[in-house]
Amino acid sequence: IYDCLRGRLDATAGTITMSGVEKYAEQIMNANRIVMVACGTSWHAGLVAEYIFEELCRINVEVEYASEFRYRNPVINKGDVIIAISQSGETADTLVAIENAKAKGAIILGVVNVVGSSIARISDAGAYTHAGPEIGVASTKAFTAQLAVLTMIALKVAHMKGSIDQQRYIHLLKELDAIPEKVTRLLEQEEQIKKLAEKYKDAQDFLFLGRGYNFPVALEGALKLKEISYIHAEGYPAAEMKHGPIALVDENLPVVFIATKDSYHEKVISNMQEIKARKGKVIAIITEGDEHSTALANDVIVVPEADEIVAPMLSTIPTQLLAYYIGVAKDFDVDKPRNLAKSVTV
Ligand code: F1P
Repeated sequence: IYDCLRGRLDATAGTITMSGVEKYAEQIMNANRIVMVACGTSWHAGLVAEYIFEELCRINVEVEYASEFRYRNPVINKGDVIIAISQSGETADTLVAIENAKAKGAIILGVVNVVGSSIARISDAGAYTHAGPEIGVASTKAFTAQLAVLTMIALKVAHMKGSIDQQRYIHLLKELDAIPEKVTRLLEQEEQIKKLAEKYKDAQDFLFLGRGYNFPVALEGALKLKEISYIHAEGYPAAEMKHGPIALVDENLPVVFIATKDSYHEKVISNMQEIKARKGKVIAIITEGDEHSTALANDVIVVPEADEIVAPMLSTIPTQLLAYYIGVAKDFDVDKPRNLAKSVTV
């Protein structure tokens, strides 16, 4: 993440430099809509980006699974901006989806990790995530780096468009700047997460809940647990819980709440109370010093305070570590989960 932020961000000068994307900044700014196209973890990064772009840039954003987008007949207009997100840059569904969109006149921007990969080459412009090589098959640090880059693009566009005031812009640049140090602090809790993994490793199912910017984090936490630990897990927006998943809750169900302090926090607290009332085990990922949530939860993992726009870069990490240590505790090969490929090229 440090690599990915370095050189692009100059918080004190109040600017972002993103050479590839800069060329298309005008088109992005004036686009009627932006479509995020991706698979798996990268699709979850697209969902976070949807919330950020709509909030900061006031541009309509849609998020599409490339595996659906490529086969259906989506409406694509000349000048639509497609942002393709991919760690490997070789995912066949994403590649074909953007080839189709390009043929219809869309502008393709790539947010890709692997330099010189197929998706990077076919894109009109882009920004590499520079997360370094992903050693394991399941995408982890690439997700955080994708969020960093997508946030920077959104900030750049919002700044040019004038849809963000100068004070908030500078504040968010500083928040981005502070992420690497906060990640380092967060990683100091590894031992505690390992103990939690031991405690919950025999659960049959998990539920992950979050609202707003943390809703895609809930989806990503559930995906990581499935990929690495082979435990059935569902991610849901916390507010959707009462429309079905609440039927699953009993004393055997661990429920991970992504409950960092943000504009949705009070609502998330009441969702936690609903789970407690049904005897579910609440594991809460909370902001440092949040006594109220600590009192409600069975277990907590604390993350440093951050603006809600950048918070997913931090709140995702404990969910990745939980999945990792449950996998290790069950003696699975966490770097090479069964049935998964690093890049899905068919
Ligand atoms: C997408 C993805 C990963 C997942 C697994 C299979 O890859 O779904 O998110 O962890 O490795 O592929 P990519 O397009 O981001 O490379």
